[in-house]
Amino acid sequence: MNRLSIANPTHLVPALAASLALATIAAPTNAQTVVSGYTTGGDDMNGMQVLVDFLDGSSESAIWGTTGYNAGGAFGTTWGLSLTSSTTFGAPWTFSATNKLVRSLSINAIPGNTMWDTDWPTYPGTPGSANGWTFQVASGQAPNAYSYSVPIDISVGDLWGTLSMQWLNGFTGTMRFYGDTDNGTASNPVQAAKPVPEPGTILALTTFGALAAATRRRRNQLG
Ligand SMILES: [Ca+2]
Ligand SMILES: [Ca+2]
Repeated sequence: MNRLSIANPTHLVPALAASLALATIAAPTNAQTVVSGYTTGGDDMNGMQVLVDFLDGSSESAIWGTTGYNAGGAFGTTWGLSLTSSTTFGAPWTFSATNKLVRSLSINAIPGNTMWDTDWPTYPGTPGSANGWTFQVASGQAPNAYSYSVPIDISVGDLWGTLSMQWLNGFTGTMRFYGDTDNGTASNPVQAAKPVPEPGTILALTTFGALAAATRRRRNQLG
């Protein structure tokens, strides 16, 4: 043992700093989504939030639940969304509406520990997600537009939380469409990517920094 280092406590400072740096590096990071499997069936998505907006300005939401073997759905007063299959890859979803014209359908998969997996140029896109299938109408009145939003934390670009579609003049009847989904695990469920600071915030901080520098320059000139 080096008696000098004990007698002189300043020798301990570098060691303390080193251990603090190590603690910072070793601190646990926030858990991320872990893909549990890519064969997500109709009964593997309980909890998804399905929102329908109508042309008359009203809206109604429902929660996806299991309805049978490999089957699930979400059902409102005048509409229903369902799927019966052991996998969403290549099996059509069915959306039906009567009486009230639907303006938009939005499916937030995250509360169901589920995520949308879209086409990606190279297999598999995000590791563990296998192939994706971007929204594609199989039959019925196609929406005027569709969009994916809310990127998943581990996504390389293929995984999304929400799929939405819009009909400018309203929708009734039955539409079937394709769209692949995958699941997270129980211990590492699906979560959205952390929000990044908005450009306005960055701009404000930059402006503040520039003002502070200008003030310092003025003071230096005065001094
Ligand atoms: Ca997939
Ligand atoms: Ca994929």
